[in-house]
Amino acid sequence: MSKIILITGASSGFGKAIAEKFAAGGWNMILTARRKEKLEAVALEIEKKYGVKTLSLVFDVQDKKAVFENLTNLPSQWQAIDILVNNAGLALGRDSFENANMEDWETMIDTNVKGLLYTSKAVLPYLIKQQGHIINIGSTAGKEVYKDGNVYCATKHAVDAITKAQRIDLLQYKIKVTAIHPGAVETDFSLVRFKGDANKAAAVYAGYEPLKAEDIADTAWYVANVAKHVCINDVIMTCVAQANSVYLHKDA
Ligand code: NDP
Ligand code: 8X3
Repeated sequence: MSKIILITGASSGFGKAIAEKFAAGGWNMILTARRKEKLEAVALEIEKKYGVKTLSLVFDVQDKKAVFENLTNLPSQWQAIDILVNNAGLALGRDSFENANMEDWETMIDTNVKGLLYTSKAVLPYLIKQQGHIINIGSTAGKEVYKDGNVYCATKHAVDAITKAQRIDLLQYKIKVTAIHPGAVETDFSLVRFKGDANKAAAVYAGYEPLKAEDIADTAWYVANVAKHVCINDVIMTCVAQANSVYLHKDA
């Protein structure tokens, strides 16, 4: 029987690439995001290309009620979830603490931290039954704080801490918990961060070769496919031009 992976934030970027990677490996998948059209286009393409089954669920991970309504009463054929990928997330703005927008702070906290908590809690009963695996998408921003990264960095530090807490508390259920912490990856991430300013977004990735969403998908596939008795706890990955969230070498 095919395995089932649930991926949040599957309408673009890492989530879409992870969906494609696991579909190529024959996994069925529950895909979630807010943008219905984009999400359904990803699902349709995957079904056509790989012949796997998909279930698209459109909701905002910030909305606790919507998360629980969508995820706690899944159709019976979708309940045997083997892997949850907590990927939905965003940065908004890159401003010094005194200038930063507090609504942006709230959205990042509500999405990257509370959304991950709600989703994990809603899906956990299924994961316990399957002795499943949680893969949280953190960031190098969750390992070192960088200038003007304040609350985005704080949310990813929280993801790091929550990952450790989940691994400890869920030991008794034999649930694997892994965090993948990437550095700069060229996706829509910076376009979202800079609120549609394509020039500012492009400048983030100029002068070096950043990671691609497919690199993160390859890592997710790797950590999901090690031997049953092995849990990869933490992966920090950057492109060769980057050492950590502070040091990035750009060609002149
Ligand atoms: P994208 O902007 O391409 O993808 C973000 C995904 O998250 C989209 O599918 C979006 O879907 C979804 N999402 C955002 N907010 C919500 C919400 N409130 N409810 C439900 N879904 C939501 O960026 P990436 O693929 O790069 O980002 C994915 C994750 O990786 C994020 O957690 C990000 O912080 C992290 N990351 C990114 C790095 C990078 O350099 N790109 C590096 C390290 C970590 P929709 O808008 O349709 O809801
Ligand atoms: C995304 C990478 O460097 O913008 O988490 O924080 S960075």
